[in-house]
Amino acid sequence: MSESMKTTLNELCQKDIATASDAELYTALLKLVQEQSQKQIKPVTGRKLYYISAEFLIGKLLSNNLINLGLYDEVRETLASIGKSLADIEEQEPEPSLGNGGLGRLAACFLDSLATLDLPGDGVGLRYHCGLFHQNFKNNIQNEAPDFWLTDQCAAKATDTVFPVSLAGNTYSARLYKLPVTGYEGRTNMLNLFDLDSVDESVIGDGISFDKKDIARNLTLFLYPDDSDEDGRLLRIYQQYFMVSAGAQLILNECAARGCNYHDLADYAAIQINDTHPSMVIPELIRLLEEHGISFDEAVQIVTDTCAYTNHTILAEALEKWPRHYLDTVVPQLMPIIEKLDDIAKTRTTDSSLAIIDQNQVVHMAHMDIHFSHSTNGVATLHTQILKESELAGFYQLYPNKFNNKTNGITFRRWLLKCNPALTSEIESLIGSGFKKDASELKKLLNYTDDAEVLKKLSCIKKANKEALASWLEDKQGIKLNTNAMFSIQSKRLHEYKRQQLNLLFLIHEYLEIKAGHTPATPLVSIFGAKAAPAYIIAKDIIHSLLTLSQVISEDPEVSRYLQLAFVENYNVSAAEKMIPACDLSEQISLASKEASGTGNMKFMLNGALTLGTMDGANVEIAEAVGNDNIYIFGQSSKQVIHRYAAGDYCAKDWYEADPNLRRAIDFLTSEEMLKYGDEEHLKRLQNELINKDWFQTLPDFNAYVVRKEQAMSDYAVNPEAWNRRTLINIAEAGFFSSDRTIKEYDDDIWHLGK
Ligand code: 26Q
Repeated sequence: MSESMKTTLNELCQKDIATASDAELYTALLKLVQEQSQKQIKPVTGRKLYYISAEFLIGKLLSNNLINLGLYDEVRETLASIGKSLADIEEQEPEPSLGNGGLGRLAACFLDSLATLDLPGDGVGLRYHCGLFHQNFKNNIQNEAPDFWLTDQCAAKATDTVFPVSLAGNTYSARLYKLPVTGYEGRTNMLNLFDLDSVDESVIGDGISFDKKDIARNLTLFLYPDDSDEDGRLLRIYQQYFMVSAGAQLILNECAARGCNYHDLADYAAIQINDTHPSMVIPELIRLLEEHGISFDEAVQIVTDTCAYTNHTILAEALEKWPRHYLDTVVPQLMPIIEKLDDIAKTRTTDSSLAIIDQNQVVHMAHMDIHFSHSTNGVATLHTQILKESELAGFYQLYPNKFNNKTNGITFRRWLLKCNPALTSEIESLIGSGFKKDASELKKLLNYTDDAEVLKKLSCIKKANKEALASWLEDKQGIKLNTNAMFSIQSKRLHEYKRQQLNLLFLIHEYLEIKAGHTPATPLVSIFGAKAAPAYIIAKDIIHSLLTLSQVISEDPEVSRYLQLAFVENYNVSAAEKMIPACDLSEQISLASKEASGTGNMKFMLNGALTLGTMDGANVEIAEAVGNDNIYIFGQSSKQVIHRYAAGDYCAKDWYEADPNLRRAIDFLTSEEMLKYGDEEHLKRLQNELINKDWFQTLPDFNAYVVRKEQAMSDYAVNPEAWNRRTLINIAEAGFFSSDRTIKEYDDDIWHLGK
């Protein structure tokens, strides 16, 4: 315990901390973090990055900031000495869930790495009053409630800076809020979030419903309102333009203050466009530069030199394209510019499929990004290759030098140091602490693959993490997990391409096998965490089927000795921090070619889980890193999948009819057992979808999945030491997947910050 820390905290609390409440201690720690992170703010010289993103899924900040400032151990010990737990105090902090999933969490990891690597780089986004909806289950169905995360103590502080933004001809004021981002032994950068003073949380009706037309009161009320109707889609455009117009004004102001004359903007700023959501920054900057007296042609060149674009998906439905009348309504000031950009694009190619505005008067945001930025990157080797060879092949032909790959990464500070302190200190005792800043040092762990004591230690840590997850889940949802079982976890957004339904069919299969007297090699606890978009019917049916099956199993003592299915309610960053360190088998089972990268796969690997996955996204690179003996790969290759789509002859029903096990599992969805706890409409709809459509080819991969997963279960049961060795190899090879490596590559190839 440190006396000086105690004195500091007493002063911040203005009382003896022994008598302070958790809430008072939380406030004191926030002040401590604020003061210390201010000290790490450094002046900017040369190029500065602006990472513009509609999502920053930052998660709770207190512990992370304490770790990055080097205060964590001292604070924890000081609190422990007076009988307080830092974990309890952290419960006071609402989680900022300002993102949907991978893309938003990636942005948060990137901010951490930028600050850690001492690179000048800020985030630019929106200050949503409610983050991603809060999920709760009732009658085995997902319900949505608003997530009010803003409190008086929110670390994002209002400033006096406001920028005018014109939306549908009316002028609004975008107020800047600043949230400090402190790196690990690095600098403090800022997350700049814009908001409108007039937004009014009282307009929220039932669940998460509200009047989407009332812009002044609801513009930044929610992260991505549901875009299943026209008003929702329009609101998305309002949000996007509000973000990029205020962001562009901030960038120009900051650069001017550092001596930029706008002609040399690219020497002062690098702008990364995180998917197409911020794409309107391109025409907006051109518009603003013209206002500063720069000619259109020069403005186009300046913006191209400044901006770079990252693609995160090849799913057609996620590629933003807007009917031009939407843009005519919301941003009439941009349409003449977008038209001129389209004219320029047409002088560069005769291929009409590369146009910004197509024959149907639809505006393709990604096309504008590729034509008018200097870099387009995918987020994993396979993903970039698919972009070049198929999705964006025409663009690749036109601009081969613009295309590059930046395989995603995760920050080890949150996804190892913070979430798995026991594993962190074990690693430190073996190889020292260098891996915290240079993740490639984890390879030194390979010296211990034959050290029985180390392997045993790893399995003890895993067991303790399972116990911790079990007790958390029991408190939260009253579910008791069997911690002697193998834990398999699939946690990520609910989407058909991610194929939670494949896992569901496996669990039904296993249930039926156990009923038939075939007990598995090891008891299995199968854990899910997933939110479905409120309007995504089939995704909600999959959740319903999983929850119903969970009840069928738990009500059957004959089966539940061997098999459990637990669905964690309201999966978010905080839940992930509990689940990932407790996992044995990481489920990464998307249809090959559909998951751009995945980042959960990296988090599980780093925490010593083995991957059960398809050759998709970054799984391919994980397989390369660990070797085939240390991962469970199954299923069709991306080439086979792309081929099947091209042939257009996939017929789910043929597979259903040809395989008795598969048929038995799908039929079970509407069995008496399921109907006892489930709703017929939901169960039937999913069953029908699987037999008659199955757009993401679940059925062809079913058999291979069952075989591979049963192999993993048997390996786990039969030779625990060999399993632990493979666990160690996974941890040792995870260094490549540090976001520090990713950010360094972005900086070397695209940004050149500080120069
Ligand atoms: C688009 C149009 C209309 C409404 C919503 C959207 C929309 C919203 C969110 C489109 C995409 C997203 C989010 C995408 C996303 O999270 N992609 C993930 O990005 C990760 C980081 O690169 C990858 O690891 C994942 O593979 C990818 O799915």
